[in-house]
Amino acid sequence: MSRLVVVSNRVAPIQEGEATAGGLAAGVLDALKQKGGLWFGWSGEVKDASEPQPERTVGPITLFTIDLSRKDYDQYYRGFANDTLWPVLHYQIGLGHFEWPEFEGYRRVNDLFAAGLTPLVRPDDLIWVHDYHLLCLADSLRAQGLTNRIGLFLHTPFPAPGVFMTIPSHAELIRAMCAYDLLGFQTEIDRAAFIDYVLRHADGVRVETEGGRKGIVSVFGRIVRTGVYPIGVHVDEVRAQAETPINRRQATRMRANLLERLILSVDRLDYSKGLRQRFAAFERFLAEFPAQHGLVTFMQIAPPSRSDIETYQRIRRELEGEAGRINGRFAEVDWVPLRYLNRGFPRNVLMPLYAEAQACLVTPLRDGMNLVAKEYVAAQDPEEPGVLILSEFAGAARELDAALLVNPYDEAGMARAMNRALSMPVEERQERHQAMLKVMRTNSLERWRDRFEADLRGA
Ligand code: ADQ
Repeated sequence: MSRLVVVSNRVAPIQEGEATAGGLAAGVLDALKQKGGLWFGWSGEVKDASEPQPERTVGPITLFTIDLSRKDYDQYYRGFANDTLWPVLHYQIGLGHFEWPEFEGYRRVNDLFAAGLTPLVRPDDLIWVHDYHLLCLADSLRAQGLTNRIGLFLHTPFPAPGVFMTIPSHAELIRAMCAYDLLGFQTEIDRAAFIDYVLRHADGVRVETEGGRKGIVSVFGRIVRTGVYPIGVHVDEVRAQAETPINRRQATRMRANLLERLILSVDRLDYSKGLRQRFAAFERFLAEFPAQHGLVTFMQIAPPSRSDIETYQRIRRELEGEAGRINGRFAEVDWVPLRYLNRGFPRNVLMPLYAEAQACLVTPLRDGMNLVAKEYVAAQDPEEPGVLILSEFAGAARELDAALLVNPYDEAGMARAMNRALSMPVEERQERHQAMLKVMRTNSLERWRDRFEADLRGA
């Protein structure tokens, strides 16, 4: 059987025997561990005179990394990928900015990846590319003469055409994306938005049906398949981690500190996650439900990410100010309503914390999937489950419709949902939890990986 070659912006820093990480890393690692293969990406190092890195092997996986120059990093990663594409893909028009030289830098780094990867690829390898950093990679690989099957899975949303077209280089991006054989999306909404763009705005397009689904587009003379592959989590692994006591000292301290009930949020510190709106909703909750004072703590865990980008520095400053102001307004000598933790935690701390929380607030303004929502559901004790409050604009809401769905722009609605979650009878909590668990067991991480791989193989 042909070998799997995975390409992503970053290669996870994996060690032999290490517990699996979340998200992309977990999914990719699983796929590679099973059958062996190659993982190619950026080392995370910014160096102007970089030596080619030697390959590393961890078990059956071979890792290849390349360094980026300062200019590459600024234009490709900090610029076009994270300050143009990211906001637009998340419907945040006007938050980022666009510069043609940065787009050229993005194309240049996609070419650089292709040049580094091509000599390593065997003729029958399957190439699975991940995410918005590498929309043009297949086009670059084709320019190197590669004829392998190449697929892209987009972890972020794909926005409505009118939104995507605010990127001045949108036509070139779409043309490059059509050099893939398979384009995978998290939800049907994202896939349909892509098809909609192609139908209306690209030349020479025909949509064909496969098995009753409008999946294939023939565009610019090539056949491009599209599909929906919602990413999942390892349900049983998360539950097992959630049940492991963290360590006795930590557990005792946690219990002592959490005599009140806990509403939990866990996110990368990113404006797309809706943290500002969520803080405002919690303030509204405190103002409108005074009976809950002293009884509830809202804990927001949000480690800084991409902190060399202005918009990320701004959201961080805003949240620090808001957390202080809200606590200043409502705290008592023996009660602090909002706890804001600006750092990440290992999974063996995070999963038990999920299990402790009576409610989890996952309210992104837009999100490809959101694995925190799924991890929270998986971590719950089925007899005494907590309540998931979920944004209707997270990809996860397509599957987890038994959550309390909210509009992240509706502060009053979110405040009501918090109150409802805290007073929900156990029968209703169990019913909702079971319904969500059932979907998650069907749409597992294994299924995500196997379906994408099989469709790419058949492409
Ligand atoms: P992210 O935007 O990073 O991922 P998400 O899916 O919520 O978002 O989280 C990924 C992982 O990071 C989760 O496993 C979570 O446990 C972990 N994590 C998040 N915050 C953490 C914290 N504070 N401390 C420790 N761990 C933390 C992108 C897309 C998502 C999509 C994923 C996977 O933006 O929409 O779900 O890829 O496809």
